[in-house]
Amino acid sequence: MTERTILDQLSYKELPAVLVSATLPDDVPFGDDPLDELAALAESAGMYIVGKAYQNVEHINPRTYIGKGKVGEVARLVEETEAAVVIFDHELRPNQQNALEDEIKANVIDRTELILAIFNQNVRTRQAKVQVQLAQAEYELPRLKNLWTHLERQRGGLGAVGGAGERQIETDRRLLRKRITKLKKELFEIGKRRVIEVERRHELFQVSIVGYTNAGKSTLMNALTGEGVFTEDKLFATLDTRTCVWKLPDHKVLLSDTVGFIRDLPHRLVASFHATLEEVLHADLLLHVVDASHPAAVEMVEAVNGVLKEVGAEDRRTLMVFNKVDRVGDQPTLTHLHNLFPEHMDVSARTGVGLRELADKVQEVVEERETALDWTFSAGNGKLLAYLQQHGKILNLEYEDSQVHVKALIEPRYYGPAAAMKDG
Ligand SMILES: Nc1nc2c(ncn2[C@@H]2O[C@H](COP(=O)(O)OP(=O)(O)OP(=O)(O)O)[C@@H](O)[C@H]2O)c(=O)[nH]1
Ligand SMILES: [Mg+2]
Repeated sequence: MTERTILDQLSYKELPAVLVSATLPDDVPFGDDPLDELAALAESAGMYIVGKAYQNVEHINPRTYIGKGKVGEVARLVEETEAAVVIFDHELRPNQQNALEDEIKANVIDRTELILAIFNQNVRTRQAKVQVQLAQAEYELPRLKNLWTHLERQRGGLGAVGGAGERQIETDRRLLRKRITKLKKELFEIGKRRVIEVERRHELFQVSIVGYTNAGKSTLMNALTGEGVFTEDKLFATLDTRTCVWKLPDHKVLLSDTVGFIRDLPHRLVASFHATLEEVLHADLLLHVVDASHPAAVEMVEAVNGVLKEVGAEDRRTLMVFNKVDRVGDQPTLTHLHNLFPEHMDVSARTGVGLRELADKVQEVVEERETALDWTFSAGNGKLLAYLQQHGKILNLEYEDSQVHVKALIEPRYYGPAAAMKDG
């Protein structure tokens, strides 16, 4: 193993998969079928689903996660369907993964590994790539043995890791640790550059789109700005941040689209995306986009709020944007969302419904923050007048002798520099 990691070499494309869900007594239901989201994730990674298994459990079995009888049932299902992969809708510990693979005789992966595989397929920019590689390397470290077994199975080997394999794993472990250090350093460097970029852009009001994966964030960004950002009916189509100018009726603001969130996002994944989420931390306003046509929309909102809290952005001014209203029939979900979030906008990024109203509303928020000024200064101070015209909204302008009277609205960030020009 050199630059590429084992997960890079594993491809789940076109593999038949069996999905497994275990529900604990206190688990909050997420949609009608608890395996719907895992199925969408597996399909986003290019797999196809050949079977599903469910179990209600009182507690997690420390050795195999699900109960012994259920393990046998999954093993039979795998045999019947010739599934190559079994995906658990939970995070498995390496020892659980080992025990399950011994008994089921197929590759067993968990939700995190599946998400990492999708990230790996969809990554485009250098920063996102380094973030994904770091998350992967940290995931791989305690699981190298399993990953080697997977690789051998995929290549038609016997799946057993012998003595030579064990030595190889030791070497890999050392290389992986070195790699983690290197990636962290690179990420830190990219992060430093990014902070400078973000600060430089601070001239304009910043709006960031956040939301659950597949909510329609990129489609909305395109509809509002005419930008050609990539969109797809797959989870995690976007992994990096794109920013462009959004022209409101009387203002120009910056609009950013970024990586989507998902429930139970492992902490280290959130951590590795911190630099990407930097944008969110700097935003003046968040547009929280929700797929209002989804049966689990309310749970998705909660999951997103959980991640926002984790990255320290829970106090940002936020506007709820209920998207895909073209697909919402007469669903109680939308009414429920309206009751929960009285300040909201209903839109369809696809048909364009509500986009004009959204622009007006955002403009209102921009203007709410403006300070009114009523100044008299020398008509010779052309620089100040030009500054106010460029960064503010002139309400009234009168010349009298060699003086000028100006009434204007200006954002707080421009007030200081303008005042300095007036006095200086
Ligand atoms: N019916 C309908 N579909 C929509 C609407 N907005 C987006 N979609 C579809 O929803 C899917 C996901 O859209 P994206 O814009 O890629 O979603 P995203 O939130 O950027 O997703 P990720 O980047 O994967 O997190 C695509 O198939 C879109 O065409 C809408 O208003 N109505
Ligand atoms: Mg997107």
